[in-house]
Amino acid sequence: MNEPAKSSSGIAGSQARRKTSASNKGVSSRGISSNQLSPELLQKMDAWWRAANYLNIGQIYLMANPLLKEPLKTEHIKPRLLGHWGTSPGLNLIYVHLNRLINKYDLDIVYMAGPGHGGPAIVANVYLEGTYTEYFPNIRQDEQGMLKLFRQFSTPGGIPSHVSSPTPGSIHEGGELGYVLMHAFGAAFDNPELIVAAVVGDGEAETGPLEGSWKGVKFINPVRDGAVLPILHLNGYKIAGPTVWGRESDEHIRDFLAGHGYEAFFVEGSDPMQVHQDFAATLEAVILRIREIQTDARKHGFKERPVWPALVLRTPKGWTGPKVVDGLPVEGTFRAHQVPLANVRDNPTHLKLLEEWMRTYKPEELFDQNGRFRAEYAELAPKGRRRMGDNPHANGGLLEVPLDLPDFADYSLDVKKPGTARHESTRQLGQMLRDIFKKNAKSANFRLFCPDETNSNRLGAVFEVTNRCLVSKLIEIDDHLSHDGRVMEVLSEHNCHGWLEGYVLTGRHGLFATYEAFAMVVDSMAMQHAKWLEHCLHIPWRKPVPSLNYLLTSTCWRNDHNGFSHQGPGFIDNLVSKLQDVRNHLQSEGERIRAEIARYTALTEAASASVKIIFDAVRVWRKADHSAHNQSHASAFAITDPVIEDASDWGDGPSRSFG
Ligand SMILES: Cc1ncc(C[n+]2csc(CCOP(=O)(O)OP(=O)(O)O)c2C)c(N)n1
Ligand SMILES: [Mg+2]
Repeated sequence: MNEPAKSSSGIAGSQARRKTSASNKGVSSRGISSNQLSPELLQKMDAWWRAANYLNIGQIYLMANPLLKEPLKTEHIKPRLLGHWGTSPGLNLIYVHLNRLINKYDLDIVYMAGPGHGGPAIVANVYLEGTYTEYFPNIRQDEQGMLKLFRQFSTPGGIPSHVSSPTPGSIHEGGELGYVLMHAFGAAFDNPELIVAAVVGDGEAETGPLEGSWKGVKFINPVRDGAVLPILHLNGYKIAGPTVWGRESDEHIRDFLAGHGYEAFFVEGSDPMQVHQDFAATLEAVILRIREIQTDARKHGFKERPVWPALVLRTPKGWTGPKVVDGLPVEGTFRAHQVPLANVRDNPTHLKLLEEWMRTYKPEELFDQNGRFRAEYAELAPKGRRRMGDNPHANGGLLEVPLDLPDFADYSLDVKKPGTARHESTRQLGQMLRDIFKKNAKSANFRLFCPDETNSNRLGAVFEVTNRCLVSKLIEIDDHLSHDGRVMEVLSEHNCHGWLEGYVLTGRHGLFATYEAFAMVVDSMAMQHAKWLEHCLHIPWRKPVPSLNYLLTSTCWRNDHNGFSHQGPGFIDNLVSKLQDVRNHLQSEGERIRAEIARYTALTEAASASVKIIFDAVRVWRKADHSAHNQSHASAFAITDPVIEDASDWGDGPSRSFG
């Protein structure tokens, strides 16, 4: 039974303030404890959680007997056991508790699982809420459907082990750890009603990119943007050992988060019923706090950067799993990370332990004889598009408003004779970007992402119409800085790239401008994004999303000001070797630029013309074959041939004078 719906606009802040003040003062470092859930609701939410955990384990282990209607036998077990159990109970807990509040306050929430290796957890929940079957009708809500759900997991021709593009409701894969907060902030920009619940693994929190991404909150404007709710999933362990945060006190974690602009709320425990109660109360308090911050800023105008809430959830890794296997502790340790009982097919004791473990969830109570999730539990799911598996922001092409682009030819320069005029191509581009900002101001769906180089890249014309964004104190000497600027300058290529990924995956548009050498900092992110897009091509319900655009400046061959230290053409090398689309694009771009040069004989810096690479969601990722590679490689560099005749008089162009 759901609780009665409440309007999110009318949430009173007093309750949240009263409750959170306890945690503010450190009175209760364990956060808010209460009996928030009625016994009936508690029992139902726990049933959902048990069902999700059960389906998780089924995906890892079973290829027959999905409801355990008969005793478990070797032939029911998959020949190769793959998957990650350890993170899953926590991910499942968070999912069902978010569902409760979506229903109660009609919230628009996207769920991002930083530990994307918990793919089966998200799949399980999306299946329980009914979305999975709508997207994949052969995975029915019955015994056969459940079996297919189990068999397809991590199986050739099936679905990947991680959260992936076939997972409804996802735009964050989490295979390469570290990017969840960046993607979450990117999704939240210009999406005022959206809350992104971003689960951060405590191992993931050790990565450079994740550690460097808490600062995203300093770019969130509560008037125009949505909110990111970080949930640090402190299960204490990574693959093979403890996490750094796992061995730190609440106080240190609280201080760390406070330094980044968050107020930490802690929930800790291993007794499921108590954790349900505590988590329900605390999650509700933080959601109310978010709404309170937003309502206040939208009603009374922006005053100062709010202190946003962040949740810290300390529960055992592999919670509710086998406690001891072969004499070694498993639940609550790193041994629970993947497959806690690894030799089930060969070892009768393991088989027995698996059966006992699976039966602790009481599948017969959760699913009817036909394998359908019982209606009294299924009704906990939000309705329609409010289901996190069906949130349109996570299929951003559905929401895309096309960018209104001016004609690029309007920005060309009239040069009568080759080699007689000196211009900077990116200065022209800056004017075009300025006009893109103007033309799309109403849609508020375009941003420029740049690691502190908008001016040095000669794109400064954009500051005629917008500013750099920083949601902090502003002082008089600031240059084009405001709380609502659309130029996202953060000296972190990772954040720029990750924010833009989140932004385009939710259907908006942007450009990432960076020196070529430092684009390599995000080589791997570019690859991950490209793979995601490629996979989407095979999923009919995934709508194409806007391209992720790069402007590479200060290119290797023209980098005499900064010299050797700034020379690193590897980014293009990396993309060209893998993406047919990039090869095609560079080739045609090369041809186009050559044609332009012939026509206008103007772009004296055509070279550095800043190679613009477009990943388009509807293109194909292919492994490079060598001849194509070499050919496109040549064309990539062909466009950097200087066209100026007298190089001795080169000016202070964009490729020459970066700070
Ligand atoms: C960048 C990166 N490095 C290494 C890995 C390999 N890896 C996969 S899971 C994992 C441990 C993650 O631990 P944590 O974030 O705490 O997740 P959880 O405990 O919830 O499973 C590691 C190191 C990875 N996926 N990505
Ligand atoms: Mg962990």
